[in-house]
Amino acid sequence: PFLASLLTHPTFIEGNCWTTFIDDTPSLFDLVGSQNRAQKLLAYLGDVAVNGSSIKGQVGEPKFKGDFIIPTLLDENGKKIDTSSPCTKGWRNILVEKGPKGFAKAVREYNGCLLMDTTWRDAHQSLLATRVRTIDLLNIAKETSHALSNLYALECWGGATFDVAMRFLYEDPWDRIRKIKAAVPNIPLQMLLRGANGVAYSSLPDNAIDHFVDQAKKAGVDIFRVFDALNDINQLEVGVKAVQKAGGVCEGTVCYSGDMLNPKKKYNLEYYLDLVDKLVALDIDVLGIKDMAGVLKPHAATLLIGNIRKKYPDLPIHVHTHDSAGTGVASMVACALAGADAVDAATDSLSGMTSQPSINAIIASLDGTDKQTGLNPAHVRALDSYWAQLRLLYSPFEAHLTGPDPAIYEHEIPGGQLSNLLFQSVSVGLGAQWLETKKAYEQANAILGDIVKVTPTSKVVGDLAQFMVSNKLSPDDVIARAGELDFPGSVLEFLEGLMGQPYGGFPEPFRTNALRGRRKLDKRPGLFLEPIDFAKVKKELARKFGAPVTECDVASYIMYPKVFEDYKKFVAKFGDLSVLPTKYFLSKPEIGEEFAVELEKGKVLILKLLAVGPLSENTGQREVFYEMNGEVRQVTVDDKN
Ligand code: 3PY
Ligand code: ZN
Repeated sequence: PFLASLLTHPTFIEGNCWTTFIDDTPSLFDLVGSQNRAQKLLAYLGDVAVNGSSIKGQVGEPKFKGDFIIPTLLDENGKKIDTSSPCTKGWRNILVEKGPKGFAKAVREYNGCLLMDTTWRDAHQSLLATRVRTIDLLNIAKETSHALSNLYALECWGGATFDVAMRFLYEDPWDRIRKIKAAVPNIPLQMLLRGANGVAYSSLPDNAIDHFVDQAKKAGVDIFRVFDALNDINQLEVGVKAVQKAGGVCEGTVCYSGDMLNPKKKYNLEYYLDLVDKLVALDIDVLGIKDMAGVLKPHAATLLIGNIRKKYPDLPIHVHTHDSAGTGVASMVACALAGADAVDAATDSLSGMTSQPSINAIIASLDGTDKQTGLNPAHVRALDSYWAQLRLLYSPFEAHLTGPDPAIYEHEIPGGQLSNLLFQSVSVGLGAQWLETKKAYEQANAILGDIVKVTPTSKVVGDLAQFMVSNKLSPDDVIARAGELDFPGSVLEFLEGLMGQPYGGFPEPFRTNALRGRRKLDKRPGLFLEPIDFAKVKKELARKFGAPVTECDVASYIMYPKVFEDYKKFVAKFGDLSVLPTKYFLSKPEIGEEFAVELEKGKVLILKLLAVGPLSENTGQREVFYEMNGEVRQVTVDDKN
């Protein structure tokens, strides 16, 4: 079939068959692919029917059993809006027309306070272990494009979604952003970039960051929120420059830590204003304030934003928070009133606690002020009826937080990490020690010098905290025995300087004792890393996985070599499962239940589970029988139970 595809391809017939033609024309593989895809899909479905889902972190079955009800949007005359195509107008149209600087100026001149919806990235990263799949985003994409056409941006990529897509969902993150862009072309798409770490956990060579950002821009990212986990300006600069080279909107970001209102704390107003000066000197388009733990109290928000606004009247300010302390709405309203141009919110059903504050609560709280969001609350509420169903579909990944965390101002654990740590603590039997883990986190932070905590430095503090709890070590023990303890790898990497330089320096003599002769970098790590040879990586991937290898594959591999390899192996075995509805990705259907899978546009499989056969004592296997488009198909599955 491959040869037939090649021989009938118009380019081949015309004789324009240059040497890279086969590599550059993946459609040649379609025919071969589609014959295998149905069989591979059956292999996955058979495995789930026998062994249950093996998706990491899944506890139990989805609570949502039915089919999604997609909301209807009504116009001002009560007439149904046709959402079959995306909406034609939004802030992205302004961006395309005016470029990053013109966009920033228009945002600054907007009469109100815009919102960014984080539902598609941070909200599910912070509540549902980042497990929301592309298919469930696309199900509501066109309605979103209409209902939220006045959004500043839709945050939908980067942060943990990049590796989780490959690692746990067996999806290509690049495919996700491309499909979102096609379905929501009118709203700017925003990603979270961890500065010189890209979307990884430690620094990469500078040319890897440039290459990654360039691919991200081409695939559909419009706005890049660039932060560094230590607010190290030299690390930030790598990401900022990469975005500027790629032509994206650069949101240079300050991570907010501690409590500016408390004079005894390390990070005060002067510290933040100084960092803003440094970011402005890098010619950022928008200033981001990232309150990853939700510790920016309303009055501190007024002071911080008010002071930045006074100093930089023309600089657009965009604020991010988490609702872990329960003050999210109040803080975002304070920011808006103090002069922020955009603040973050999540759909109501995925808001609150470790996520962003509720979008409807913010809209309502700004009602009657001169900081209107320009969104229609009825449309926002209609969209939320979809997310309410989705939350139940992803119930197996709930962290089961019970409410705002009153200790947040002490431990300062970022939102995404708080739910993750609770989930992990429970699964390794530390549930009862949860309070102890949070206390240890606070102590670990003090041992490490009261650092800014966000990926990857939050992982360092979390790893040290868990190390202390499981080895029953007090802070005094850790400091006194630093020279002999076998610290987690992330702690040593941080102390070596592989995540940049912390404000105020490393804690001594703890650093020297813990490192025991390992290197100590005093400049940004990228300066010591060999540039990537992309052609070599491409060749290596082609040898391992066959052609075609795309630039995006190369970028994925550079970020996460092992995760990418495992993902490719999984796809070779089970095919691209991103098309499989989540209900069947996570659990087996009832016997006789019929469902459809659209392998690609126009190629639909109608499937029905007929029977799961008895266990063969000889082989340890079972036969699973499915009906596929009217024909009975059988698949043999190892029974792992
Ligand atoms: C990430 O880096 O993934 C974050 O969400 C940081 O807040
Ligand atoms: Zn966040």
